[in-house]
Amino acid sequence: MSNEKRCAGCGVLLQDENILQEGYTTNLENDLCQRCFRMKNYGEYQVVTKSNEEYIEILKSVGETKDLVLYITDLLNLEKNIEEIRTIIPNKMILVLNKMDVLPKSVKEEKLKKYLANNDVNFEEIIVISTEKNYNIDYLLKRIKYFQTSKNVYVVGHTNAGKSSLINKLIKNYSDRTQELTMSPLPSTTLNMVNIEINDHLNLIDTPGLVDKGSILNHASPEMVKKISAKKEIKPRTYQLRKNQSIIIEDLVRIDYVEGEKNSFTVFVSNDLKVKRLLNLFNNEELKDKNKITYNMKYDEDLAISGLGFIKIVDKGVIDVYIDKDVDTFTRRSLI
Ligand SMILES: Nc1nc2c(ncn2[C@@H]2O[C@H](COP(=O)(O)OP(=O)(O)OP(=O)(O)O)[C@@H](O)[C@H]2O)c(=O)[nH]1
Ligand SMILES: [Mg+2]
Repeated sequence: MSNEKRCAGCGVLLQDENILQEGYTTNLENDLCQRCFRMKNYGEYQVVTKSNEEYIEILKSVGETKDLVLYITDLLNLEKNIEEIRTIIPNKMILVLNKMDVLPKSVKEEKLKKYLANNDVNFEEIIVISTEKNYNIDYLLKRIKYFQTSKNVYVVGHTNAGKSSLINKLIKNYSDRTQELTMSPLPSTTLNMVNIEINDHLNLIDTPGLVDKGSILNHASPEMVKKISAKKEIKPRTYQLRKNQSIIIEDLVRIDYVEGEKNSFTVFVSNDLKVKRLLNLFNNEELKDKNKITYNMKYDEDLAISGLGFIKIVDKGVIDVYIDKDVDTFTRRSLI
């Protein structure tokens, strides 16, 4: 049977014909597709891979409106190019830095805002929030009201940034709705636009996230993805390394310190991940079959690993990074 009804959790078109295709439900009377139903009720995750081309078409259609856009990003996984979104969406935009709760409490909000304000990107405002801890959500709503150009406000960003979680928080705080969006630690949870009317003056539109092909989340097992997703305040792990010592994070990445003076490496990744130091890298071949990338670190830079987190390295030096060839890494001015 063909129909126009969409899943209330992820926006996919519902169908009752093919269990192997997305949008399947046993009964078109249901509000959720089977995938969302299982994620919500049993925490059973099912990975969907969609092409970014489809998502970009959806985002382009947002760019054709004059509506306010919230660009959500995960503080632990800031994109290399925050301004890239501007090429698709020229709208009035608020940059929302989510997941403040995972950064150590000592990190100051002002410093983060200033760090991002340095990029020459045009945001109406930069707002730091934690959806999880309900931090600054009232303030965000106030600013949405101030900047909105119509009833519609779009929520966009990369996959896993917390777009659906934020909308659910706004539903919980400010509306009587009971139906919530589907959230999960896996990429590509939301599959199409979903309209959520918060009140007579505000309609939030959830969108599927852009997929970072280079995110480690796309190349790790579902169990590992759960470990990688930081749920609590990160306890930074600092190691003083001399030349020819290394750091290994689970079986995911190895960082050899190959040239430089005694140096300080601070690892900002989920507390659930094991990190170890090798005192002599020549004694251990672990992970050396992975792809090697060499970086010449300058003073006070981070090595960012897409989807995983970052490593702050205080002094200049040369590092060899061994990691899956499909995972993106880059260096940047130190965030913290
Ligand atoms: N620690 C922490 N985790 C968060 C926060 N907001 C969201 N998350 C987690 O981030 C993961 C992704 O959340 P979603 O809301 O599904 O992200 P999304 O941006 O809608 O993702 P897609 O639909 O795939 O584009 C989930 O595991 C959430 O629990 C936050 O403020 N703090
Ligand atoms: Mg979502």
